[in-house]
Amino acid sequence: MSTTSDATLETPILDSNLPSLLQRVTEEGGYAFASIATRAAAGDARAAEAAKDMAWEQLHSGPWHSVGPIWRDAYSMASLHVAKLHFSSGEFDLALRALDMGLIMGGLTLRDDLNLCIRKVSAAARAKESGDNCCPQEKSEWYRDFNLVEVVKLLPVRSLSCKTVAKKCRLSLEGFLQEHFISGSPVIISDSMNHWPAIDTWNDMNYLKRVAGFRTVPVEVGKNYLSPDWKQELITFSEFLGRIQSSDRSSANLTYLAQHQLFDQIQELKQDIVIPDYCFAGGGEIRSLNAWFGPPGTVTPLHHDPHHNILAQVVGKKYIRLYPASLSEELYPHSETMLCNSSQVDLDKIDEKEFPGISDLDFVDCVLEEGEMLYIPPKWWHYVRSLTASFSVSFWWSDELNSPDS
Ligand SMILES: O=C(O)CCC(=O)C(=O)O
Repeated sequence: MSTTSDATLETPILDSNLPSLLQRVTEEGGYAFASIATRAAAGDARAAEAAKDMAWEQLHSGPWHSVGPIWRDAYSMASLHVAKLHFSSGEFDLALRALDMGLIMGGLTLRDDLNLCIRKVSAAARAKESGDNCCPQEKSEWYRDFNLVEVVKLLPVRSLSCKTVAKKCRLSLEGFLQEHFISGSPVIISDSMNHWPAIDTWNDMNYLKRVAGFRTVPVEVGKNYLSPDWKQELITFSEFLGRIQSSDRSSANLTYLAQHQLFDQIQELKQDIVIPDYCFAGGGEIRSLNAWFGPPGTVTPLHHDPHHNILAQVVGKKYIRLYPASLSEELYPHSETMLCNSSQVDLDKIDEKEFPGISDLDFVDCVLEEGEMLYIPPKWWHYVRSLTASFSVSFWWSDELNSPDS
């Protein structure tokens, strides 16, 4: 027996909170939104799209931190309405896009509804796809293309010629605390993530496509976030996987899913990773889990972050260079506030005249291999280049001294 719930998306939180959410939007001056969202809730497709556009405009009306939280909830609400209507017309890809946009841009109140709907639409999309039988087997060695001699030529000068980062196998928590966390010294920890499901699954394009192919993700396109041609795009994960496997390696088209909280967005991928025990050192709290997924040749320019960081390498290899925080003044930080944690120096093309002395500074570096984690202490400068297609996860956490809102 088929029930109406097969053809509709359930949104229990929205249903019970709709009047109060609309009341709050009205109090914030969103009378027109409230009236149009009421029509959207009654099934008017045009009104649903218009409400989404209205909330979008509010989200972009000023700096992100000045946007009232109710407008983020309003955006999620409108995304749910749009998704419901697409779902009932069998347009699963459009429904998922609206739901992902709700997760990426929207507020917290309706997150559980968004995730509930995503589960249902994804299942329907997968069932449709397997019916269409349109998922050909993918080349399985996409992340193994690697020629050390060729790759070393692409690295910044003096790479791998000085001191390399210490490597320790299955380092105990005690050892980590005593020898690295307290003194603030980087270390590579090997053999500590063999039990992650991701180690066996993320190198399989078919798996990635199956669990996340229809989802919309934000990506960065261009040489890196400091270059003028750099831009951000929203594309489906399937399209992104296609770009990773593409033979176009021009820097203008380099596509990097970088510093995105992918695991808050795609629950299935979160189940594939395990927060390392090391991240509980210092009695602080986890600040963010980010995905860094891209083709060979992505570069994250020299910068530092305020938190402790474990960068876990799940697929492929990365070159990483680290300078201690004590060298900050000599690393020519940008003067603008937004970029003051990034260096003006392009390590791939050092201009010694403009930045004298930079080539003489001491650093430690390494090639981070699959299954290894690198501990980067707070404020240590790091430059990262992927040597193959690569998928890493960073775990940032604060300690008691810089927790919770530093
Ligand atoms: O992997 C990368 O490209 C950059 C990683 C990074 O900067 C970080 O984890 O803070």
